[in-house]
This record gives sequence, structure tokens and C-alpha cells, in this order.
Amino acid sequence: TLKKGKPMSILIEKNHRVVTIRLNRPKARNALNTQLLSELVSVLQELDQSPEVGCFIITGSDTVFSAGADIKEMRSKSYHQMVQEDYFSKWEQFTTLRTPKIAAICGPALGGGCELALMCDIIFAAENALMGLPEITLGVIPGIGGTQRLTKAVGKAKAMDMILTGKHLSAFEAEKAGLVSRVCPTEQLLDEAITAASVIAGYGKFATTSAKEAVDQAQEMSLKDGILFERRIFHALFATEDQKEGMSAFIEKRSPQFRGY
Ligand code: CO8
Repeated sequence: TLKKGKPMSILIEKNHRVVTIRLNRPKARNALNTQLLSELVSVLQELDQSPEVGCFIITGSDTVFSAGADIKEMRSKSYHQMVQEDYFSKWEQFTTLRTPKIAAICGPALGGGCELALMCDIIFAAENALMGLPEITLGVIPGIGGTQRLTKAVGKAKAMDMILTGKHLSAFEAEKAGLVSRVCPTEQLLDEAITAASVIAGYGKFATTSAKEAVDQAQEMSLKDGILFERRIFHALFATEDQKEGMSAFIEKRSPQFRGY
């Protein structure tokens, strides 16, 4: 169902229940323009619905994840145009996808590229990764959630430092700051991401999407409301066949066969 034969700024590969999306504008260092955004969102929204897809990986090339929003596309826009187009508001649709998403970063993930990673559920970084929000150097500020998501991810001290100075973090600094969960040798990064994505995709989709929803609520709710939300979802999972299967398989000492409902 994916549009074939059209030049795409993304490449899509399906590996059992894992879909890898590779940003593919090498000459522009995978800068995020309107076309890429719209292709990415429409492909992901379609696949998000599929019970056959259990996890997404968003990646770039071995040398660059993404140089951020397309500066050449933005340079001449007026304030009026930005507001009228509600420029880049479509990124909101990326955040409403329910299937878990892993960002696998080699090389720079800057500006909107870093913000794209921050909109994923898990971030793996190669040893050559660089993460930063250099928008201040262009006379603007992060505009796809960076001021909010980076602050929630690493705290005010590091976020202010990165956003006001435009300084990048290395992979190890990003791991230490809690921005990425794993750092791997560059040539192993994609395999590591595929292995983790396959593990996630092997569980029941109802359970993984519920777990993701509950963790996401930790950013939005008070502790008391979040814990009630979690408990109600936990209760609700007892309506699924996967709960019966998972618990029976444990007791019967066999591997579970999850169905996603
Ligand atoms: N946009 C457009 N073109 C780009 C971008 C970009 N972000 N980054 C690189 N390019 C282009 C270059 O202009 C160059 O084009 P050309 O061949 O025509 O001269 C080509 O890609 C190669 O670039 P480099 O020679 O610089 O490549 P290097 O491999 O030496 O360096 C870097 C790669 C480190 C990624 C470097 O290109 C770089 O620093 N890029 C800019 C990073 C940056 O400042 N990003 C922030 C962009 S602004 C942003 O993301 C705002 C998000 C919020 C918008 C929301 C609006 C509501």
C-alpha cells in the first residue's frame, strides 16, 4: 500500500513485525522539509493501524541522522506565512502514533533532528552521534517541541545550557544526561535497534501500546492521577487474551504466543 515509483525522501523496510524508516535526503543531510514530514507522517499513520507492525525504527544514514528543519525551505518565509501554514504543526501527528518508535542515531541529530528523536519513545545512539539544538545560532529557537521535551528529558540545567549556547552533546554525554538509553559502536547500531524492536514487536501490541500510553502520561499527569491511570489500564488488560496467554505460558513453562488482543 506504500506509494511506489514516486521519489521519496524516506526509505521503508519491513523486517517481520518491525518497520524501519530511513530518512533519505543525503545531499541536504536529511534536513526535514515539508515533503519529508508529510511522507513520514502518512506512511507511519497507515502502518500504525496494522496489527502486523509491532515497532518502528526511525534512522538516518551511517553519517547523519538529520541536520534539522530545512533552512533553505524556511529562510524566506514571513511571520504571516509561518502562522498561516501553521508551519510544522503536522509533527503533532507523529506524536500521536501508538506503535512504539525507536530513534537510532548515527552522526548529528541537530535542531529538528534532535526534536524528532525526542518525539520517539526510545533513543539509541551510535558512538559517532551528536545531539543538540543549535537554533539559537540561526536567530531562532527550537520549534518542534525541543524547549519542552528536552527540558523534561534532561532537566532545566542541561536544557538551558544546550538551548542557549547551541552546544552539542556527544553520544556518551547524551547517555549520561539520560537523553539516550543505549550507546553502541556505530556499525552495530542498527542491529541493536532491530533486536530491541523485534523484542518489543514480539509482545502483544495491546500491552506494548498500553505501556507506552501509561509512560507518556507521566509527562502530563500528577503522580496520583498517573498511578490511577496506570492501574485502570492494568485492570483493563485482564480483558485481553494475551494476559491469559502470557500468564498461562509462564505457569506451563512454555513460550507465549501473543495475538495482540
Ligand atoms: N537545512 C537545509 N540544508 C542543510 C541543512 C539544513 N538544516 N543542514 C545542512 N544542509 C545542506 C547544506 O546547506 C549543504 O548544502 P549545499 O551542498 O547546497 O551547500 C549540504 O546540506 C551539506 O552540508 P554541510 O556541508 O554543512 O555538511 P557537513 O556534513 O559538513 O555537516 C551538519 C553536517 C553538521 C549537519 C551541518 O550541515 C549543520 O550544522 N547543519 C545545520 C544544523 C542546524 O543548524 N540545524 C538546525 C536547523 S533549524 C531547526 O531545526 C528548527 C526546527 C524547528 C522548526 C519548526 C518551525 C515551526
